[in-house]
Amino acid sequence: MSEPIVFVLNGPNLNLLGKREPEIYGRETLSDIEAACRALARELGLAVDFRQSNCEGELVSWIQQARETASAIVINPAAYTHTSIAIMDALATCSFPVVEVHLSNIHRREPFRHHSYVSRVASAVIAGCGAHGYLLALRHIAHLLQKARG
Ligand code: CA2
Repeated sequence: MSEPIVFVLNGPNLNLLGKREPEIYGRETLSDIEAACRALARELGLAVDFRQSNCEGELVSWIQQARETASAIVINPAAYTHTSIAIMDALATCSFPVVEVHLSNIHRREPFRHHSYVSRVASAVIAGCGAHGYLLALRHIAHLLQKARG
């Protein structure tokens, strides 16, 4: 049997990670995070499809694609977290685990970052753990999928 696929989706500007604002987002690049996710996924028996986009519509299309092929989504919607009803609506149609990840603790930051449209439809939310949050999300998904298999 093939491994369950987890889409790991990243929103706008996350391609700049490690290059600017390391005091907020850390020194790891998005490629470093992808490599760490792939290594852990292998251990957990998962396949990772790791993507980043600066476009809201592209993220919505990827979520729709995940509905067809994936068993779970990890998503850091970046600034769209706080603005995107379209991403929230797309995620709401997913009948599998959706884990929202933020590198920073959005609740310690500016008030406009405290509200997340995505949290309304996420199964779980991880914030403030830096890049490690992605790995925690994968572990949680592996746990849920194993439990569902019985
Ligand atoms: O903490 C997170 O992971 C965020 O999703 C990151 C978003 C921010 O808008 C959210 O409120 C919280 C920003 C991603 C932009 O990443 C950059 C990385 C390096 C330099 C500039 C931006």
